[in-house]
Amino acid sequence: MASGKILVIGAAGQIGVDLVLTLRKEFGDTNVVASDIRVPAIPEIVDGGPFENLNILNDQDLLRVVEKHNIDTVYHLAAMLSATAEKNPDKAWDLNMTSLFYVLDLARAGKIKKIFWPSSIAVFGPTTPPIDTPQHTICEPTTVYGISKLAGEQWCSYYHQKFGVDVRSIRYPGLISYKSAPGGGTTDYAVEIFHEAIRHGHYTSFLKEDTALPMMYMDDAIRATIEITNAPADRVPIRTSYNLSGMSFTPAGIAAEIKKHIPGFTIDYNPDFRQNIADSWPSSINDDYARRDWGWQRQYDLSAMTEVMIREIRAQIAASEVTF
Ligand code: AKB
Repeated sequence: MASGKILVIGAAGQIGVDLVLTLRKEFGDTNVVASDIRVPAIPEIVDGGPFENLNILNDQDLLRVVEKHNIDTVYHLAAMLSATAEKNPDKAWDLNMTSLFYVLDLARAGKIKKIFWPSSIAVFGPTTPPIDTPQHTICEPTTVYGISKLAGEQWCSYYHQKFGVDVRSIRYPGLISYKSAPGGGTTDYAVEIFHEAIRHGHYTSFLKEDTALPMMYMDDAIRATIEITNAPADRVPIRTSYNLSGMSFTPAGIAAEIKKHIPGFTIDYNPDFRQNIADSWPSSINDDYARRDWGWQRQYDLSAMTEVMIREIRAQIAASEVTF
């Protein structure tokens, strides 16, 4: 790690919670500043190390936090995801792009040394080869979120080439975790299904049974995020964003896996507007470049991920039911 501290923007979000907890374990509690416009639901994020209430659309406030804590690495996770962005296109574009420019400009001005910024499989669209989607291929997204991520990737690469900004990025697939809920994404069903299966034995999917999407268990995503951010600069030649693959499954496929643990579980299907978004995305991703360049390797497949999710959500429910 470089000499200064780490700032996580969007620490109350699905990725932010897991990332802050892991970074604090690896680099020390006081070296990782969590920030968000919301108060995180997990008290540890606020109590376990420095926390700043930060509106990322206020660049002066961002500068204040960076200078106050001597930040040199920023993980900028704040964004509006695909489903919510379709309902609020102007706000999504503003949040996703303006905040990226603020962080890129901080690095350009020499105030920070390194940036991690997430892209997404949403950069792909209906004209992209949908199976084993290559790193370099047609990217014609049809969602506001996808357009913002594709533009963001190109700006990251531009700032790297023109101004030497050290920015690294991954195209996250749908992420599955139990510590913090996702919000506003098209892949959120793959988290909701576990909570509903355990609590009610039934789930109504907002995607059709045979819609296959690329997904990843959160521990793999966090490991990839920290690995790419800390890889030697010459091991990260791609400065747009790297394809990353974990697993691919359909709603019917994950339901069958859950049934192995909860035999009475049932699922039905009631597709909504998110079906169109899912239909525009690939069903599986080729991540040869990430493997070759910085040594990426996934650890969790569908069965390992399902086992952990069911065990941990059951443990959370049991803990919340303990009465004194
Ligand atoms: C979403 O569904 O919008 C996100 C993503 C794939 O980037 N999870």
